[in-house]
Amino acid sequence: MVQIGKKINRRVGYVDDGKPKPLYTRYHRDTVQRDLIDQGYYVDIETSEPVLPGYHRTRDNYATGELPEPTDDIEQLRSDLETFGFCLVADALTPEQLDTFRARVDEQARAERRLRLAGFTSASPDGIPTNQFLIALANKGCCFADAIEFSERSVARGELLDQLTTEMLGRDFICNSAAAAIAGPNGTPQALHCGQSMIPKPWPPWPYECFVGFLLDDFSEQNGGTLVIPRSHRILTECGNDPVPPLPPTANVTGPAGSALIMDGRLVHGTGANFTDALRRLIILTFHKPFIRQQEQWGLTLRPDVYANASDKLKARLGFRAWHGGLGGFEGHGEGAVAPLRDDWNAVGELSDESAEEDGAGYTIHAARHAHSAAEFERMRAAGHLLATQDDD
Ligand SMILES: O=C(O)CCC(=O)C(=O)O
Repeated sequence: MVQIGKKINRRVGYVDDGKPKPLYTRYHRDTVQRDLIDQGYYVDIETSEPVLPGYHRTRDNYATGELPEPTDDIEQLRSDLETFGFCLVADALTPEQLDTFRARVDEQARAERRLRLAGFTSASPDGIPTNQFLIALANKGCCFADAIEFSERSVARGELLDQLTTEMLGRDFICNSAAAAIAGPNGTPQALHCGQSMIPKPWPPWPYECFVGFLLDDFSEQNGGTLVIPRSHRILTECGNDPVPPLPPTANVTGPAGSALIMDGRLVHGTGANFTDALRRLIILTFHKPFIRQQEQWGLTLRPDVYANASDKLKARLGFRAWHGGLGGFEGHGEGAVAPLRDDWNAVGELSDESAEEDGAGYTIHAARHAHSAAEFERMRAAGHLLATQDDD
């Protein structure tokens, strides 16, 4: 998950006082994110329109067969990643595994809405959120924890995904975040970004980050299949310290439910606009090299029951195992040591339709976030957005 904006004016995924002020430039002036904003890959706060007109409308931008299609041929997958910056792994999930992920995402999302713990993003032109984001999925069902370690218990093509991610990032990569992005009808596109946008320019000719997503619905141009700019990973590297040049046209990732989408951390991408009347669901796992700070501080937010049941591989992948030179160590513990869990943070865990109302109050969630979630949910419900109304019956 990438948060382009800070203060949330829900009309956009991008903020401040109406002027382009991407979060990352607070830390580094010379970022590709700055250049993407300058090129207009975000939605205007006043008009709710993409500043670069039509960056979310991709019809006829590419010919049929021109872009990667789902395959299980590892040579083709490697070549797609190299050439286009993304690839699609066919049948990464069996139909049963797909059903498990769908059911878990739906139930968790429903309970987070009901208990006012949900996070919402994007917006319809009237400024009301349309999309829901589930975060810290390692805590929210063993299928997600399995997916993070690419266990074939939950991900049929786990070994293949592990292989490709290792080829991209090297051994010992760690999990940056685990989320689900549910795009509802009538939303605006996300501001386009790269997984490794926080890395200042110039970028070396290899990625620091890797995105592995699981399509829980058929992805199309109509329902907000992830927007990508094919080949942008190379262009962003090749521009070195110079501004990012004008980029090729966008495309929506298209493919059947159960496919896995792998993206090079340098690829420009974002959630598409969903023009249908059904939800579009995606599980997003991001991984990066082991010396980069993680978006989710698993050492704090992993739930004790998940830690207690975690395999060594999962603990290492979540960043509990100290790496070379003592990175990620604790009180001087060096390479190979596995950190204990801080268990004084009660993170949101697996919720169900039976979870009691009072559970919502017991989490160490920021009170402001709780209040914000409740207020946004009421606005969505009043406006009749699908995510808010489907629970009413
Ligand atoms: O929802 C999607 O298709 C992609 C989401 C994404 O890139 C993000 O949240 O960082």
